[in-house]
Amino acid sequence: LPVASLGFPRIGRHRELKFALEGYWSGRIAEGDLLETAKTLRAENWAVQRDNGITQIPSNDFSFYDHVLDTAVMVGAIPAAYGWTGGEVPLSLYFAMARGSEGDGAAGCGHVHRGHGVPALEMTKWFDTNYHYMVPDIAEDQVFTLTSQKPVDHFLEAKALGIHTRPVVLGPVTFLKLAKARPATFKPLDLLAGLLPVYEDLFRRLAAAGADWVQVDEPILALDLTEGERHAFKLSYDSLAKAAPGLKVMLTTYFGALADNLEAAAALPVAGLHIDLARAPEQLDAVARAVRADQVLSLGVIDGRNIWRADLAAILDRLTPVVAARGADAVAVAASCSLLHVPIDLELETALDADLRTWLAFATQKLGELATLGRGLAQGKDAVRQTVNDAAQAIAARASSPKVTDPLVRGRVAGIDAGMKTRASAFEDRRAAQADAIALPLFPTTTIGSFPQTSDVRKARSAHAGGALSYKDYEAFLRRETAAAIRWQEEIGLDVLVHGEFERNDMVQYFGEQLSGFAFTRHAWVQSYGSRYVRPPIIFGDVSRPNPMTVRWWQYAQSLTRKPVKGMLTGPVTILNWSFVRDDIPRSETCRQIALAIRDEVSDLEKAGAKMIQIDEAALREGLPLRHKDWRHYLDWAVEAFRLCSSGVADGTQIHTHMCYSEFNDIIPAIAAMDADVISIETSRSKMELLDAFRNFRYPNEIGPGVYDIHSPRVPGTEEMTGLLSLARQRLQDRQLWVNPDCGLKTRKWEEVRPALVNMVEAARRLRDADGPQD
Ligand code: THG
Ligand code: ZN
Repeated sequence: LPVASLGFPRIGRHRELKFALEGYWSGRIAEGDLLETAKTLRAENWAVQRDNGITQIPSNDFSFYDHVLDTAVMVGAIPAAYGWTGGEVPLSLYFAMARGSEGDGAAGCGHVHRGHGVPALEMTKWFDTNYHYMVPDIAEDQVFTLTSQKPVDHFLEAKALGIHTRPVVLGPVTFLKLAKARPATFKPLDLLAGLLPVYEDLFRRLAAAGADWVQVDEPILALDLTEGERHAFKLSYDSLAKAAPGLKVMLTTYFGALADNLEAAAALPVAGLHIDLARAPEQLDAVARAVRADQVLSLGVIDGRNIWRADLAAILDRLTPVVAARGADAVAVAASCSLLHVPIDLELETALDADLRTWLAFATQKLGELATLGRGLAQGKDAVRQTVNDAAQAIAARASSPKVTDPLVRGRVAGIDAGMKTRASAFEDRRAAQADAIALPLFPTTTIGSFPQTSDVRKARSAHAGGALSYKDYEAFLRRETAAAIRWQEEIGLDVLVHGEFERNDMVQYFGEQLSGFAFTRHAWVQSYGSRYVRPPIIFGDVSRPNPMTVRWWQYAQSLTRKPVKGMLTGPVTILNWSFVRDDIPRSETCRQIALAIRDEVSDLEKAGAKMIQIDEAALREGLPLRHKDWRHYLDWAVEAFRLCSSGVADGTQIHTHMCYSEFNDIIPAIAAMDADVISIETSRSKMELLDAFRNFRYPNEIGPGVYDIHSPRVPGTEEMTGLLSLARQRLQDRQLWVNPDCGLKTRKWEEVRPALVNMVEAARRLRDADGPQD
């Protein structure tokens, strides 16, 4: 019975790929060294999968930066601006598409900086994961050609090591669906006929090299598709089947149910169909009925998106009848999706709580689970009894552990009532109370929260973490930084100040480390984009807040000034969406628990005297489900969580929120339902166009449309910002408008931030002086 992983993390157990890439980019290591590191990583990945019992070992799942970018380069979808004139694509060009031809940088919300040369391709989230891919840029007159044989090369590389692999290729329909047409006057999928010959060529070469199977990933089959898009699958797979009849295609879907795309998928001339049974277990029976007897049904039962140990006994019980009905030749067991999304090896986490450790499985452990399932299904449960029992025991221990369930938290959640989710008064009344509490000019100026995390700040933090800098000295350092930031904000005349967040590492980690129910790892890195990785917290138990988390730093900052200092918090939805979540209670339930913890913090900040409290929901939109029909439910509980954490305050306390994106049209009623007194959003790059959504909706509360694009090192001038503000004033009333950058400033340098904010304050002043209120 075939056993498949669908893909293994590329980054290396000790982040070898990151260090090799960054060494190469900075000129510290040669191209040959980078290539050598990559080759070693591939060999290690193949070996660990073989040694753990995977039979369908993937190749071409490796990528220097991103597999969508690899595909774009492979088919010659290289925008003219990069100056490619044909032939083999050099690594320098590949990285120019990934990072721009000058410099790279990380912004809090995951955008690539734009340098002065040719900008990088855009980047966006890979479906509903926290992985980001480079968006292929397709011209109307795009000619597709096979520029690289990477899938063939890697197949042969493994073959030379004695390992027969199943190459992974991003499918043509998904590739085009994820691409962006430039200009936007056509759809990339219109160019399918031009792309297919390239895939046909590739498939023939794979077959000639000795591949018998190819895994073709078409995750868009889990999305809402049009008839035209479904038809594109038929065109594609008919032509591929004809081009390379000997090469068997495992059509691979994941991240959701096939649902209304099942009929179209099952009718394709492919040798196998993979489905995600972690995300959509309910689809098994329908799919099993729909696939032909001669097709291999690949059952994605081990969750590739989460880190919990699997209930092997339950899975065996579920799959045994399927194997009995179809025969062992027509069934495979697999991870639900590529293991790219989970950390590599639990063995490295020697400092993790001993109980928690027994409840977890990272990529390497998941390989073992897959092999056990394969053996259990082929030879019967008895053959794997010990392993299955061990898993059952761990799962039972987890379910009954007092570390997981906190009756106090359960009681509080059960006691949530409508009153807790609604501010005492309507916005108009709160507005009056807030105007009494805080005197602000028209067009008040502020920032989003963080100031530059300079190398001094990072050095001090790591010196403190490593024991080289005492707690006392670290605190003193942070106080000096905070005090300097407050002094400077007063000097340049900002109206609402922030403390700068020098004490914080990451906007989720900082809170998670102070909340019960969260665990943090040392080595459990997951690729976010390119060479940038995250270590998502693991939420394993009921969440509560034993002690105030931010009050002390807020108090210190406020003690230094008479201007209002905002309290700064990360919202419950963002904390949830950037963590590994529990699989034993619904996400909405965990979100509610986090919301109660943040509500306590809001209340303590208010008691300490904070008049303004900002609760960032950077990732609220990111969490939208893949299928439109599921949006409503998600938005309902996400908005409810925000209201729950923010509604416990008096009318005079002003609640702010911040969102790191620019698409609001489709969720504006939900944004309005959050009922934040002030929302700051990203608008500078869209020239305020997205404010149309707020205007058309008659959004009643206050808005700070970003006038300074912090994703670029460029310092905007005063004129530019007054220009943007004039555009904003055409769409909103003056009394609604705040003046602020469009995101936090932690990834910028002080040399950029200082003049930009001076100009921003000046822009607000000019507006006030010139014409005063217009309504
Ligand atoms: N925090 C958390 N998750 C996130 C983001 C975040 N997910 C989405 C988005 N932001 C991803 N963006 C980034 C931006 C920068 C980096 C990673 C993801 C990054 N990582 C460092 C690296 O790889 O060198 C490591 C950072 C660390 O030491 O923790 O630069 O803001 N939770
Ligand atoms: Zn932001």
